[in-house]
Formats: sequence, C-alpha cells, structure tokens
Amino acid sequence: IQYEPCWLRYEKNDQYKEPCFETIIAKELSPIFCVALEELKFAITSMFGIEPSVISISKPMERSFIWIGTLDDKELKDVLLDSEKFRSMYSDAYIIRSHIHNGKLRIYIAGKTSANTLYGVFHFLRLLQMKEDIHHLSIVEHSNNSLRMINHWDNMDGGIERGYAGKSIFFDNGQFTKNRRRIKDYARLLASVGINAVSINNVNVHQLETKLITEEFLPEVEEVAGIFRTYGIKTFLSINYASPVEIGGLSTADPLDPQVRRWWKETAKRIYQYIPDFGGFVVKADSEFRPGPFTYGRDHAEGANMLAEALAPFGGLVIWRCFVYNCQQDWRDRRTDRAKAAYDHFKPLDGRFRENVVLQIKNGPMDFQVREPVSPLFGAMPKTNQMMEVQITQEYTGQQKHLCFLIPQWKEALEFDTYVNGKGSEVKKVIDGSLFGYRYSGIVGVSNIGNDSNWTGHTLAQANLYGFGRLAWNPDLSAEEIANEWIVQTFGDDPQVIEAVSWMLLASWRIYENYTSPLGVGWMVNPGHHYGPNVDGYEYSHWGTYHYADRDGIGVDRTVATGTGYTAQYFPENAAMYESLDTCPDELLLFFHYVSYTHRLHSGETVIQHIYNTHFEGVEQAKQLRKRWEQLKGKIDEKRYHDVLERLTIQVEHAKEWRDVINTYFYRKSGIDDQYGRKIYR
Ligand code: BDP
Repeated sequence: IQYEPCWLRYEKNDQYKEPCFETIIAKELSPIFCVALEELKFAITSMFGIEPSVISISKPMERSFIWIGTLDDKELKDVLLDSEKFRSMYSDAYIIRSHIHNGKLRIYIAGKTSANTLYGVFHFLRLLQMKEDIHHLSIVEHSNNSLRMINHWDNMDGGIERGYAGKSIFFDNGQFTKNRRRIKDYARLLASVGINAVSINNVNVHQLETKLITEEFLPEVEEVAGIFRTYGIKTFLSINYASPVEIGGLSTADPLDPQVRRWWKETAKRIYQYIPDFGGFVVKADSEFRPGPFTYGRDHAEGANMLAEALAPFGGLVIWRCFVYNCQQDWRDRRTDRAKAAYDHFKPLDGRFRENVVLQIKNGPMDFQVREPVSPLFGAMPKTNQMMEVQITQEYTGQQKHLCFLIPQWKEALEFDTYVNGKGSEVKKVIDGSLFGYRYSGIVGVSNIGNDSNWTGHTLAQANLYGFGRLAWNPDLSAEEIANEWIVQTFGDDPQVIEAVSWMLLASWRIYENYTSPLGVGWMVNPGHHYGPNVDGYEYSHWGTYHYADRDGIGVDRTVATGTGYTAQYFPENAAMYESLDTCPDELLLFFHYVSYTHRLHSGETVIQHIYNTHFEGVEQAKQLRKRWEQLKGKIDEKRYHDVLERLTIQVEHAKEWRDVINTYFYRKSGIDDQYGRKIYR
C-alpha cells in the first residue's frame, strides 16, 4: 500500500534558485551520515528536480555547496566559529550556518554527534519546506532532554493496546513483520523531530512477548534496532518481571534471590551480544495485574535496582513506570484515593535507585484524562532520575475519531511550577535534569501510530506525533509555532489553510473537554474500551475512578481538611491553591472538591449551568470544526480532505451523544433546569 509521507512531503518548491543544491560535501560516511545524505538528496530532488552530486572530502573549491559534518571538523573553526565551548555544554546540539564566500552561498550543517547532524539536516529541510530565507542562517539548537522517547503498546499478534490507526508496524501474527521499509520510514519521521529512543512492545508483556529477550527473537529485534540505529534512535524492550519464572525455569522472580540476579545478568549479556547499543528495559511492575517485586515482599527500589545492575555494565537503562496503584479498590471506602498512589509508593524511595534507573511518571496522577492536575511526584524526588510520560494515542481524548491536538495540554504540564526550589521550578526543569542534575531524564509519549496508510487514523492526529517530538526537543516552543510548522509542511502555505487548520488544532482540546466530563472530574467513559459517554460506568467499580455525583452535588473531596488529603502531596504553594475553594482553578474544581450544583465558579456561573453551557457550546464548536474544514475544499487534496471530513462528521454526531447523556444525567440528579431553556432530555 501507498502510505503518506506525513510532514516529510518535499513538494515541488520554486522558492529558491540556489546553486548550493547541486553539491553536497559530506565529511563522514558513517551509517547515520549516509541516511542524512540520502534524505538531503531525496528532498532536494523532490523539491527542486536537481540531483546533487556528493563529494566526501572538502578540497579547496570555488563552488557553492551544502556541507555536512560534525562540530569537531576543522572547516568550522576556519570559516565559522570556535565550537569548543559550545560543544561541552549540551547533550544534543547542532548548528546551521550560511556563509557567503566570494558571492557564493554555502550552508554548513554540523552536529555534536552524527545523529545531531542528521537533526540539523532535517531542520534545514524544514526551513526549505517552509520557504524560509536561507541566506542568513545562524542557528544554534540544543536539547536539554536527554531522553526523547516513544513507547509502543504493540502486541506480537499485531494488535495495539489503545491503538486507533490499524495494526502494528512491527509485529503480525506472532512474528516480526517483513515490511522493513515501513519501519525505516517511521524511523525517518521520528528522527526528523529529534526522537532518540523507542520501545517496541507493550508495557503489558504477555506470554509471547516475554520471549523477545531470548534467542528466538533477538536476531529480529536486532534487525529493527539496526534500522532505528541509523537514525540515531536506541531500541528498548518492555519486559515481564516474572521472566525468570516464565522463561528461565526458576521458581521465583524475587529480585534479591541470587539465582534471579544471575539470570538477569546473563540475559542482559546475551541481549548486548546481539545489540551492542541496546537501550534497556521499560518496566510496568505491580500494576494492573502485572507481576513485580511486591509479590516477594520487596519494594520498587529493590525491584528496579536488580535489573539496573544487570544492565549497568553495558550502559543500559531501566525505565521504571510509576503507574502503580490498587486496581482492586473497594468503592465503598471513600477514604482511599487512587490519585495518591504513585507518590505514596515512590516518594519514600528517593535516593535508593541506581543511577541508571529513570522513573517514568504519567503527566497526571490518574490516567491521561482530558484534564488532570500535574502529578505531585514531579520535583518530589531530587535524588532520583525522573521523566514524564504523556499519551499521544488518544485513548481518553477521542480515539483519533475526534480532533484533539494535545500539545497545549502537554505544554501546561511542562510549564507547571512545582515550587520545589521556590518559584520557577517548572516541571520542564525537573525532567530536563537541570534542577537536580539528573544523569538521565526527559519525556516519553505513548505512540499513536499504526499501519494505516496515513499512520495515525485521523490525518490531523499526525500533528500530535510531530508536536510531541518538537516539544520533547524544545519544551519552550509554543503550541502555535508547532501547529504552524506542521501545517505548512503537511498542507502547504496557503494562508487560508494555515489560518483555518491552526484554529482547528488550537481550539480542539478545549472543545473536546467542553462536551465530555466536566471540570476535571474525568472517567465518564464506557468501561473497557473508553470511548463515548457512560456517566456511571466506572462509578461502582474497583478501579478507583469516581465522581461521587448525588442529588446535592458532585466531585471528589481531595482536601486535607475534609477529604482524602491528596492536596498535601504538593509543595505548600500548590497545596494551598488546590485546598481552598477560593483559589482552586475552575477547570480542576471537581478533581479537588465536592461542591453543590449551585456552587459558583470564578467565572460567575453555577456548576450546573457551566455544565449545560459547555455541553451545548461544545457541540456547536464541533460543528464549527467541520465547517472550517469544509471551507478548505479544493485547497487540500481530495483524499485527505475526505478522510478528515469523515472523521469530523463522526465527531459532531458523537459530541451530540456526549452532550445529551451528560446534560440529562445532571438534570436528573439536580432537578435544575437550564436557565436558557435549551433542550435537555428528561
Ligand atoms: C491505561 C490503559 C491501559 C494501559 C495502562 C498503562 O487503559 O491499557 O495498560 O494505562 O499505562 O491508560 O499501563
């Protein structure tokens, strides 16, 4: 099948008449340089119809050219800059410089490492796709996030847990897929936005996937890793904590058992024989029925350190997930609070993890809801590497049938001030390591791609993958900038298209929030598959996901004064803000407080009227999304135009269902009418 190039379209481009496109000087011919060259040549040919010639050494010549090398190369010192100081500063960095020599334009692209040079090439190609002036480039780029990672939840039967874009590109029917071209194109997409790590199998590791670390599958894991390697991406595997029992023939997986420790050391050694630059393990332990150290009365530091010790000699990492909570909770006991779980489990362990363990913490304390506060664990463990996990796949945000551009949501989390070291201690500074000098840290996103021809099901959901990478590279980019870059590369630079799609993307998260569960309360979805409204679906169950609506009011009291005490997990400034009704932000009101339906928000509306208003508005806004798109007919190719239109139409219909279910529910609970007399089913 033909699949879409996403933002790497390299459409015909008559902006430039530059001789520099005719000659490329490449200082190295390492595998990564070869793919950088390949990309550059392919893009230039595709955009300008020129086949550049490649010269592998720079000898004196008068021509105009594009030069690619690394910061160590002497040419840079001679003509451009002394990179010494700059080179020692950041983990990942590159420069792009224009230099006019005897009237001839030369472009210099140089990275600190060859992967960084590749990023520079992709950056330069982005500038060309965006038709920027290339005569005065003086770009210095760096990323402080050392890990910019994607987690796949792909199973070996080809299914993807929470996948909404077809089947796995890695696995099918218990085997690795044969379509390596698709994996290569995926690696290109990831590298083009600076992703440098990927785990290829689901965090819920079942029987077959448990064997990925054995000789049966390692040769093919290496093949996949080899593809990613040439794009500067390290491959990781999710492991089953009970592996020593399930495939090792041992009777225990106790992390303190000498035989278990030996088994993991041998396993690590074997993996590195196949894959010398293997990234390490992603681990979901003691969570949602997965095995872990708790079975043996050990804590998570003991559990993680055992694996870390096995990987350490080879430079491998343990990415240990903090999504640990009791999923067999008694809903009748109102004092328990799932939101408190990660902090309660992990905070006391600060300082006990090995250096090559990184804790992977979901952005919010619950589970990727449309609106949640930031997890209080960020900043609370100065002596333990931390990274943030977000969900690119839209499990709770419309499953790629609804448009929901998530960059603004992630931006809010990154910009949130933890106050751990006083004002200015934003989450982005925790996870980039700058606040506490973490050795390894960064950001990870759960993948939204599958083998659909457009990768993400909803074409506009490509923007979430693009934006994730861009934000992981540089959390200071704005959602507007990211949207604009993506649109121009994906749909071209027609101002009407840019204006409309940009509005659609940037408004979409709020629109989705408007017609779904209100004011931060979350979870009003169908149990299991999590699509569509179901107000009480999770109310009397064991998952710890409640809204407590009754005839008088709604919300979860998480205050210290009268509730579960969750607010105390934040540093004092935030704890006080959430504890008090006077300062708790409206959009999180029901996450933190139980209030009556007639409670007045800061906006001046009552809670019940706010619910009605947002649900009626949300549907009108969803219609607006479709209308704005329809106005682009003729400006977007037919296929993508119709694909998107089809999804936007589904969105409108399903938004109406949300509106009606939610409004009716709250009308029946409260008995209060909409003050504007709009139609509410009784
Ligand atoms: C939840 C998903 C579940 C995942 C879990 C996780 O519903 O499928 O296994 O997160 O992150 O959001 O482990």
